[in-house]
Amino acid sequence: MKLNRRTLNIALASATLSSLLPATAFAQKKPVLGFAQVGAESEWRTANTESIKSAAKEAGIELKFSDAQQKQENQIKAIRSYIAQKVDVIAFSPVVESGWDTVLLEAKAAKIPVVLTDRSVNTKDDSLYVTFMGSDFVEEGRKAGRWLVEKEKGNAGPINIVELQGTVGSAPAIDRKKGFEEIIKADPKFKIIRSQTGDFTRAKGKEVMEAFLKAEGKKINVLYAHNDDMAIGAIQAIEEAGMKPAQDIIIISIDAVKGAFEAMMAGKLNVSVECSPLLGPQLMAAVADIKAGKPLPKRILTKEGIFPMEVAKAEFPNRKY
Ligand code: GZL
Repeated sequence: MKLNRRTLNIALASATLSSLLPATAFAQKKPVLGFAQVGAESEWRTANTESIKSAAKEAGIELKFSDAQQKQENQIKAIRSYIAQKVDVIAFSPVVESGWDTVLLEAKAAKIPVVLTDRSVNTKDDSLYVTFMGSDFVEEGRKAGRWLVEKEKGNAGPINIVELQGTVGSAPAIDRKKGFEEIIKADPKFKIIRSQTGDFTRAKGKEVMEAFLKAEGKKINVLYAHNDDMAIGAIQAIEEAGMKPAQDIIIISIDAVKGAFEAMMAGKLNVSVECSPLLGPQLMAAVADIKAGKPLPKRILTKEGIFPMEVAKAEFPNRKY
């Protein structure tokens, strides 16, 4: 093939140029993601953190990570530090629904896109975030309610329920309560006689269940816990009170973490509604799309099931968290 002089000169020039620049100059700069995590309050959260860290590594995304110990002011501080560091994308799981507009406006002014994962925020301005990826907590509450209605369809009642709520003001606590009540309100035999936050932790779940048992004792027929960790804490309290969990008191919880499957296989928990923490891969795909200038849907929904104790043994080997 005859190469003309012009082509030869271009080839020569680019060869010279590339020999002068360090190899890294041509390597794509790694996207930098700043992630402000809620804390480490539950098995679910631990699995969520693991999913995000491993997916970032897998995707070649540089991850800056912070743990807010369930305090909003710490998450806001972390987001501000990511803005100052000029990261490419900011993502976080808002510990509570409200109080985010100011810091999200700062991120918008700095032209740093924000992704909400797991929990959403209360804002009138949905331009403050690119997308919200996570579960439908209202539907999780409905699934819990539907399971109970089915379970108790032959029972005339009254059926007294105590409720361990998640973190006050958090989207999962608000919505899981809403969905559950939407279903049980159809039948007056169901009555929530006590409802208090256990802040999604085992320790607090046990403490509050002890108080419920002291106040209501054998009147309690059902415990509805907004997550497995509080249910597992409550199981300890029920046993220490000399009662049989999942028999004397029916126990319904949410997350479907390994601890819940172990409790179901031990016959101490009746059912767990799945809420997947494995959001890491979806988040990294969103970061890549944002960097590539691709549009994202405002809402990315996680699909999930429900696991009664009868299927726990068979399902357990398939569990990824
Ligand atoms: C739900 C998540 C909740 C879990 C809890 O998506 O935000 O927070 O249900 C966790 O276990 O603490």
